[in-house]
Amino acid sequence: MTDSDNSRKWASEAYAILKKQQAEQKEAEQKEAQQKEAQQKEAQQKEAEQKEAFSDTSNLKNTPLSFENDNEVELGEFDDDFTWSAMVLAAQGKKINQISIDEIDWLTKLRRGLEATRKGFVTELLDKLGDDPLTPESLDDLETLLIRADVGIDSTDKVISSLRKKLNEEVVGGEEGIKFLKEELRVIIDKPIKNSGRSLLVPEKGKFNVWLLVGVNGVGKTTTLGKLAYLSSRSNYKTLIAAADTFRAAAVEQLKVWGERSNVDVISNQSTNADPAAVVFDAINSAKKRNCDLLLVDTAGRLQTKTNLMDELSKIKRIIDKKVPDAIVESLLVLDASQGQNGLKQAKSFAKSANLSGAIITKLDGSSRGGVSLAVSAEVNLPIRFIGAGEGIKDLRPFNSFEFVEALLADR
Ligand SMILES: Nc1nc2c(ncn2[C@@H]2O[C@H](COP(=O)(O)OP(=O)(O)OP(=O)(O)O)[C@@H](O)[C@H]2O)c(=O)[nH]1
Ligand SMILES: [Mg+2]
Repeated sequence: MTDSDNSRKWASEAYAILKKQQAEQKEAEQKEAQQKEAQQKEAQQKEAEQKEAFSDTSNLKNTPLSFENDNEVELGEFDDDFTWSAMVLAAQGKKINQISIDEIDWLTKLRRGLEATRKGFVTELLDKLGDDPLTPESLDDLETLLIRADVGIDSTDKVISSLRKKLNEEVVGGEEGIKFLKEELRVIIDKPIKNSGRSLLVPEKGKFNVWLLVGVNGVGKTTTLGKLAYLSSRSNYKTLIAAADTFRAAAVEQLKVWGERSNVDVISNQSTNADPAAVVFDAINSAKKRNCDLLLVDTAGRLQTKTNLMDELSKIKRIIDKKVPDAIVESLLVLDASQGQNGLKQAKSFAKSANLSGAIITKLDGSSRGGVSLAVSAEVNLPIRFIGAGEGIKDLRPFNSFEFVEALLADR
């Protein structure tokens, strides 16, 4: 039996399991509702205990941000999308009965989202590499393709020189070349993540976490914040939103809609020209009173006056440092993948003055420039924390380099 037969068989078994699970889930819905109620009670009790033990953080566990136990997504057809997604999960060591419909759904979205980037990149690459061993000429072609996919000059150089080195030592077949390429791309993306010391960004339990979303106008800050609020409140982090974009009149309304959808309150000041730092001040007070785990701060992408965006961000940061010096503060730069090299420029200028700790890449769906994620890792040294591939509330996930690279270089 070939590898691909095995893959299909594996995926087909996984599909059958999920289908059965879904049927059972539906039957057990009533029972589940009762259980949920009991769980809620238990959670409330735990929370009360947690409040008491707030100073002792040793026994508090950080929960990853996920949509676990979320049964809203329907199982689709057993098709190519399912098979590919199941294989990506299997390759990461997931057991056949551990995968969820939600994960399959997200990977399908991610692969489709990166389709435009892939077109002309991977298709051409596979055509050029074919089954023949790599040659110095095929490396030149690969170099051009990587640059065209907005991977950036530095990361392209790194990948090509590693491949060249390998080529000097041994004969590298087409398929092996792709495998090696994937590994090299992963190393580039993972480097800033490893350097940060945290493989996944989650709010730290027992601490007060503040995540600032920054970036130029229209990149998706507010939308991303809405999705994050949903993700974190679903993962049982007590969450609050600060509407610190006081420049755009509709910004607060937009946030309130997201707040309602995720059941998270929004602290705002509706008066014109309210000071964003003052909104953050109020929000910190409320968050402390409510014993929140996470405060999400939406910021402006553009300002009315010449006041520099960076000055405003520094002012917000100063307020946070002064009021809650023990808080874990994350400044997350939101970047629109479709802006390609322009996004990279933004990242560089923000990184210089805004003391960033991570990046979130949005609009991977329908962009042909998803490769820019690599440039952000390699040239700005920022860990990518989340990626967005759609306008829906669930279209944001913690970043996973393996899945990203597999989706970027998927050959089906
Ligand atoms: N297709 C797609 N659209 C997105 C994504 N994220 C955000 N958008 C859309 O991008 C547009 C701008 O999003 P906002 O969240 O308002 O952007 P912003 O950075 O807050 O903009 P300003 O507040 O004006 O600076 C909206 O129409 C969003 O629906 C995504 O991942 N995919
Ligand atoms: Mg906004």
